[in-house]
Amino acid sequence: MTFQIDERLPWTEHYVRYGFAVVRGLVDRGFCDEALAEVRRVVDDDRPVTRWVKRDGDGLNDPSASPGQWHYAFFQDPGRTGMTPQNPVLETLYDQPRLRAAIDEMFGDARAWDRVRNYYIFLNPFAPHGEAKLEPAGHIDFRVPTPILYRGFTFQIALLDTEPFSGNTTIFPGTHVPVQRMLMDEADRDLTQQAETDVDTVEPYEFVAGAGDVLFMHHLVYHSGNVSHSPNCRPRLGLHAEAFRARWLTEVDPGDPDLSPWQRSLALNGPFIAQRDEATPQRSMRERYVTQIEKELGIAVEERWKRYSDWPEPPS
Ligand SMILES: O=C(O)CCC(=O)C(=O)O
Repeated sequence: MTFQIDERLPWTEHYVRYGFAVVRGLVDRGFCDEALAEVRRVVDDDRPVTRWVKRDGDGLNDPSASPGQWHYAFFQDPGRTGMTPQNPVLETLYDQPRLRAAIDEMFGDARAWDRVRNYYIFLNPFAPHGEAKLEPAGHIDFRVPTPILYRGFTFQIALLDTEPFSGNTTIFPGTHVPVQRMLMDEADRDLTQQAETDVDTVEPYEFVAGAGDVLFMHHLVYHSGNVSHSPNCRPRLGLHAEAFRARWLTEVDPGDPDLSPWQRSLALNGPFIAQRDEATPQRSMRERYVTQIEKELGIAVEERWKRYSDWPEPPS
């Protein structure tokens, strides 16, 4: 049994309570078709998608694989593969009107989003020797120190219809609440792997998608990737993207009647004021990365990629 979405809840309320939400058909299929054609060009493979395979031994983002499994961030790959840091077709994901409205609704303010368009191609093609099963536990994408309040959320736009066991992302619903509570009690605890914590494993939710469906994810909800081995060999192909605020959140009070859904999802463990600067350690990782890229590639990385929710004014 996998977790079923509570359809009675508005999507933002579902996000608050369970640390994720799915909005069906939020992005037009026209965009998905265009983006699929662009992904085909980028991965250089125009076979029917059900003939795409991940061979044994293919690594993640392995240039010799065809097309192989991808988790490519456009920010992290400036120039390395001959691509520009932004892809002019794929980055229009951020111009999809209902998606933009959803970002603003989540932040409760049309000026909150920092306008930085970072996204990843998430391609998970059929693995012939894989097994049709879901991972029993998840992870979060942080080690120590894990941000307790943070600066935004991620979302995944499905570009293809998938089926169960297509290698879909799974979410462990509601785990964002005990994870945040444990961090409030012990800020330096490493909660990266769910299996190593006292957060009970709950039934996972598998994001079996139609093209244009969008999955919104809390930064503290346990989640997992899965092997792609579905009955009709349908791959998972999505754009996994970030929506970050121009400013880091430093305190939250559930008694405040004006909290946005995103803030409410961070207020379920009561009022909290960050005792230390949560942004700086994360920001310095970004700075080190940018410096390394600039040195290695002899290029100047654009100013906006050096910003880390520290914009003097929200960008327009
Ligand atoms: O669905 C996937 O391929 C991986 C998802 C994941 O683990 C992540 O985004 O960190």
